[in-house]
Amino acid sequence: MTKVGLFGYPGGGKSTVFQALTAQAVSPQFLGYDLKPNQAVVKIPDERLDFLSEHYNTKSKVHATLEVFDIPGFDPASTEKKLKNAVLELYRKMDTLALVVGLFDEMAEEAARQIRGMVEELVLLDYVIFERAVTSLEKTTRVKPDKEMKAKLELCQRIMGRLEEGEPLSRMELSADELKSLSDLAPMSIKPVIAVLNIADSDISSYPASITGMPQAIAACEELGLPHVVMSAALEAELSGMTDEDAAEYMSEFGISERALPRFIRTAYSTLSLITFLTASEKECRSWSVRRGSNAQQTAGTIHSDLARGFIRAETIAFEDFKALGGEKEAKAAGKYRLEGKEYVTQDGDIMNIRFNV
Ligand SMILES: Nc1nc2c(ncn2[C@@H]2O[C@H](COP(=O)(O)OP(=O)(O)OP(=O)(O)O)[C@@H](O)[C@H]2O)c(=O)[nH]1
Ligand SMILES: [Mg+2]
Repeated sequence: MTKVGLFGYPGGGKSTVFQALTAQAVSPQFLGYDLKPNQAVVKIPDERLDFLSEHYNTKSKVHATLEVFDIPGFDPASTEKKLKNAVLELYRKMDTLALVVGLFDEMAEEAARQIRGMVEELVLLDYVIFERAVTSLEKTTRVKPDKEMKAKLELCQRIMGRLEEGEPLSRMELSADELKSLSDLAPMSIKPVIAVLNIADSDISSYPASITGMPQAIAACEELGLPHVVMSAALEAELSGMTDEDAAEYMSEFGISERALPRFIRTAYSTLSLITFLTASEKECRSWSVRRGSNAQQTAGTIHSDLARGFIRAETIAFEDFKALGGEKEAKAAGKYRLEGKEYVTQDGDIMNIRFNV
């Protein structure tokens, strides 16, 4: 399952965001070397799935999910080395990182510096990894000249130069082959990072009016190419513990029309290049995640490997057609029902039924 790690300097609001995402009480995190992050599976909200479930009056409704980790905070400049390494080991396991930055108190002045500081830290870690790789590749290629090894050495040297300038790997536009050849190095700055700008609930109705530190924080995100989501984690956490009715009333008191949490999840999702396809019947309606660019056979494989192995055709209707026309039968009559072969590139919102034979 795709892993999203909440990370950042101490006290930015990671555990509060986690609580908001999971409506789950958060256990205290002891600052020891045996770090156990809070961990939960979060459903990805999807109005299309809601629509299909109602349409089919389905028995079972299953959401695509992400796994969220609340990682203890650390300050690259002051945290003790052993603890820092333990935290970084947790970062390494994540598919994407959400940098939670507090703008709700005097820390706000530090927000931009923290955003730059964390990205620099990831780049620095990679610099050390690539420096080591270059040294060892130089040795091997000297002993035994090998074309592939030499190409990798050149690539690593090139990357090292750019890391030295503070550029994360995620911005280097490496080819798929290059990325593959680097996978054994498990670089850190290749992971997509999203910034969560955590503001006071008292500022939420006035946003985007001036909030201390906010323009600088946004400028830092833009400069580094980080997508950002503004939210009040404390407010979101309160809302997540309420019934829909109470939440709606509370939101109107604060003058907000939309919760930030779905926006955060959607941002994480698209940053990871994930798209959603759906399966739908009276028995079960379900949303699934698949990497953008996957073909129909790979898509079938996310449901079950048998479906990929015995793939025949993907019966496909775009959700928008299904909704506009009013159902499967109607979509068929209008010529919007397609039989796609295995090379078809799955689109976000495709409703699919895989024909297979094993
Ligand atoms: N006013 C306000 N306070 C917040 C908000 N989010 C977090 N806090 C407070 O800030 C403090 C730290 O929040 P946490 O969520 O524990 O921060 P953290 O990032 O998990 O902290 P560490 O795990 O120690 O790094 C708590 O006292 C929270 O109540 C917010 O949106 N508004
Ligand atoms: Mg915490």
